Amino acid sequence: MQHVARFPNQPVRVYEGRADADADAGAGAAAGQASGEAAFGLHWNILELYRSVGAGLRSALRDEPDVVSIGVDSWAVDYALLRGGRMLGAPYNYRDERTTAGVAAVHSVVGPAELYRLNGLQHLPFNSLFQLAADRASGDLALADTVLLIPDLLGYWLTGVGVAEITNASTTGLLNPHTRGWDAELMTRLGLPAGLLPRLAEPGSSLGRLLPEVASDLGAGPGVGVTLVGSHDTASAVVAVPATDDDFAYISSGTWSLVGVELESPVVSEEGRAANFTNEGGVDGRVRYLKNVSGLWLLSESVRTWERASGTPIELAELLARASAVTAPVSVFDAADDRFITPGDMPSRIADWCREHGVAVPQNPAEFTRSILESLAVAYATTVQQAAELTGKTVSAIHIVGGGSLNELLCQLTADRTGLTVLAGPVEATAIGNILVQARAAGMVPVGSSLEALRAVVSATFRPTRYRPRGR
Ligand code: LRH
Repeated sequence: MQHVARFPNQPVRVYEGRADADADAGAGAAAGQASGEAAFGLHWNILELYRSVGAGLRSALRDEPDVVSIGVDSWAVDYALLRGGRMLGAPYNYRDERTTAGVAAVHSVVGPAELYRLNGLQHLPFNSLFQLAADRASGDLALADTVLLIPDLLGYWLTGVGVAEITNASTTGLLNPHTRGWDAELMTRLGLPAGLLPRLAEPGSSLGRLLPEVASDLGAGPGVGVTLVGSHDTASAVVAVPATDDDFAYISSGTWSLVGVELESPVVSEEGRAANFTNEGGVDGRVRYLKNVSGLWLLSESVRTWERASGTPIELAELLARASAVTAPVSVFDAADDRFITPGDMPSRIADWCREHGVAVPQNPAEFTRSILESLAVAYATTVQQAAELTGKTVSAIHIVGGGSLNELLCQLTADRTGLTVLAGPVEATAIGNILVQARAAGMVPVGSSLEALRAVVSATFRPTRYRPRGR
């Protein structure tokens, strides 16, 4: 696989003077300011993202004029509101704090236990249905006639065809995990208009040809089309796990760590809800039974905080080497605690967590880094064990794919803490899974090949790095 373009995708925080701040306007503008961060919105710069995607596609099509298909995937849950085909504003970033009100609004109508029975989805305050409830409360939703998730939005801009690709649709909380159809009744109860969400479509099907204007912008021939893939990045990553048998757990490790197993059908149990496991839709009708366990976001936010304080850039490799050399035991904290979701000063939040739980506070960046990685590894170990218990699946090895697969300390600590062999890589699993589903649709790997056959292609061409557990 050749990598053509990579570009940053940073959220933007803007002052929005929310309605709740305005309502207090009688008490002066200070009332709005008193609520501090509440008046700010965190958004994606989606047009810049689309521009960068276009630039990447132009280079790819110039270098490889035989390209016939494009597949789009991205992070989950976020969406744009549209009316008459036009986007109504920059999509919110899921870490925006408006979701707190959205959760309360949904739970006042459908309690958490019933909601889980309906959608089988782990509770994350930013699941799309909570965001939609917040948009309903603010009045934004009433302006819209369509909601498109981020990859579907990009696909729509490329082809003019708007659908809801099913793997990503499963992260909205509005999909029935058994029928893989929209839950119209749940939508009605939540006051979400029927028809707001477009028709569902499976990965592997064709979305459509590029619009002629787009094709000419990109320098693409008339035959180039968009093929639907596992448009949820994690779904594509799971396709590319180089497993040679069934007994594996996966960790798609990046900003988030998605830790779980693959199933043929959903497991929606009260025990699974209590442990906060999700049944997300996979490619070929599979189920991704997994849990979001935070991820390297904890480290990247910490690095940002230290860099801001010192004014000097931090060399990540050097920081990790110093963290490896820490010999004294460091505290392990709950990496899944909700306080770590929003952007900000992560070292202070970790220190607060340690103080509240009466354990030693890390003293310097190397110790914080070690504490973060140990905490992630412990969370991985607990989660893999829970996934096996809750599903009855045997797990004899763990595949770590994505950026975290390059973090040797994290991979080794995961092997140590789980007592299982860790097989690390490929780092670009998401892109590979995306491409393999397109290749199968185009007949470049036999049409009808199973997911196992696609994984065999990955394991034949990519050798994972093996980490064996060290005795403690
Ligand atoms: C990982 C991911 C994850 C979601 C989160 C919003 O990139 O898609 O699966 O929970 O982003």
